[in-house]
Amino acid sequence: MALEHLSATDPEVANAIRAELERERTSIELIASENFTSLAVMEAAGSVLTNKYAEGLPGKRYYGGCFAVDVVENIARDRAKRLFEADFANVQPHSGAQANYAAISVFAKPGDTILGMSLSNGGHLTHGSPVNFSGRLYRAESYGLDPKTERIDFDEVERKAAELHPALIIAGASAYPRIIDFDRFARIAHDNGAALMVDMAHIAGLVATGAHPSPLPVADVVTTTTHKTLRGTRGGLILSNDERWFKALNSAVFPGSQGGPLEHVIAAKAVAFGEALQPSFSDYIFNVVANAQALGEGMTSKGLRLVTGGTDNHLLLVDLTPTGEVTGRDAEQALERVGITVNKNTIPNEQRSPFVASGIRVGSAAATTRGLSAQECRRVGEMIGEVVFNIDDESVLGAVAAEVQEILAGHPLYPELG
Ligand code: DSN
Repeated sequence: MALEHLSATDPEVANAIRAELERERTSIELIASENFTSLAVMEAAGSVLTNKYAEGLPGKRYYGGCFAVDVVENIARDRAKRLFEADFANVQPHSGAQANYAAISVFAKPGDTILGMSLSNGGHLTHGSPVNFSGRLYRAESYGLDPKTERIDFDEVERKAAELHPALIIAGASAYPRIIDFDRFARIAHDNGAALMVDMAHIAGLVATGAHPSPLPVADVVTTTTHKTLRGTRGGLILSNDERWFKALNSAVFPGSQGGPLEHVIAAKAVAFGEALQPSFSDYIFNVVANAQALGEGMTSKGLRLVTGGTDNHLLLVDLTPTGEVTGRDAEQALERVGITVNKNTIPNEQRSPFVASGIRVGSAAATTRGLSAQECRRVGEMIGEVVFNIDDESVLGAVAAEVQEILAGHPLYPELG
């Protein structure tokens, strides 16, 4: 990787960037929220647009010299709207958490009740966790999973919506492998006088291509990140089809919760949305789903249990209890040693702390970008099983590590970077 200017002026940072490229190249990336952007996205993110302040919106800025960033932000907004069939898009949130902060503030005042999926059942920190703004500013209540099916317990959502009168119901998850019934969430919310916010961060790429039903027709507001299955730069996005909220959503981002937008990141979002509008992106998402299923088949063939029994999307939640004592943390560490990157995750009815956990979360988005086939993903699933059932056997771990490098050698990452 050249980094000629950085290497000359700041070799410490340049070397750390090279180390990260090497890490990405030499491991199978299965963290469900990560992906590899195109070089075009990275060029936009690393551009001179980082120099520009542009508080406000295109055509209505608080600074001069905004003609170029206005072009960029308009392209990003128009493409986001086309991609998700939305009438409104705000592309300025710096992250998914910032998008959620702004969107929630439109529908709930501090002290109001909000109802989101509990973090330990697969929800997200910003959906009402007590250690996050969402649980500190609002009276946060949660719903979870049906213990038998391990799917969203809609009876509980319905009961809590009727009893608690939340101002806002939040649907969306960071560790849920099944289709989410947004129509049902909308009926429950609207029958009980609540608004519905859908955080589709994990599945945005699937929604964009029709591989998962879209929340846009039924939700009051939809938030997402742009870097998971959507494969763009890191960042946030707010969408809506209900014009009652457009003005308030814009104001909640700026001046409500952010200052100057990151126009270099907005340019990178525009590029990624453009890529996602290409027919080849639908092929990519088709393969993401097929590869997740293949990973699942490989793991179950070795005796692991998948929460809900499988997946409809890009991720799998793996219950490690069939291994006996192996925790999520043990598995994460052992898999990292052999070149497979996952994260430990709580499973339904978790008995351990989230720092230890009894499961792992496995996703196919990044490995699919890298070009792994379904057959290879099935084998990777088997290797995960081999590692976790033989966690202290150096010969098994060594053989898996060698096979991981063989698979990766067939799929070079960013060869253009040298
Ligand atoms: N940290 C992200 C994830 O891993 O799902 C969510 O913000």
